[in-house]
Amino acid sequence: MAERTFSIIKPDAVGKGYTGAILAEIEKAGFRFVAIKKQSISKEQAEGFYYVHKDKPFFNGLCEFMSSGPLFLMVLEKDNAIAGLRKLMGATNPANAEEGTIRRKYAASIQENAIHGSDGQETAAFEIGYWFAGYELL
Ligand code: FUP
Repeated sequence: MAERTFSIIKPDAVGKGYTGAILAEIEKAGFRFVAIKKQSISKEQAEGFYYVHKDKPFFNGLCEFMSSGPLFLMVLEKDNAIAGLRKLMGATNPANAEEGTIRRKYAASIQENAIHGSDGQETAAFEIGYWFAGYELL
C-alpha cells in the first residue's frame, strides 16, 4: 500500500549545492514527490518540530542549525515509504552510514547530516501536518 513520509533536505546540503543530487536519488528510488517547498524556518519552528528531543543535550544546537539557512520540506509517497527512505538515508551519524546512502555521500557530521526522514507512521502524520496544509498535498 502506498504510504507517505516526510523529509527535509537540511541547510548543510542545500548550502553545499547537493539539493539536485539528493532529489535525484529519491526520485530514482521510486518515490513520488507529493509536495516540496523551499523555506527558511525560525528557531521556534524548529523547536516545535523537534519537540521530542527538547531534553537532549544537542537540542539547542540542532534547532540553531535547522534555522541557519534555507531547506527543502517534502512529502514523499511509495510503498513502505517510511522504512524505504530511512534505508536510503543511512544512519544518523554519517560515519556509521552504509556505503551508497545519502548520509554517507553528503553528510558532514551527526548534526549536519543532510537529510531528515520520519521514523514511524505517527511521526510522519505529525510532521506532514506540521509543515503542510491539506490543500498542498493533492
Ligand atoms: P534521525 O531519525 O536519524 O534523524 O535521528 P534522531 O531522531 O536520533 O535525531 C534527530 C536529529 O538530531 C539528527 F538528525 C541530528 C540531531 N542529532 C544531533 O545533532 N546529535 C546527536 O547526538 C543525535 C542527533
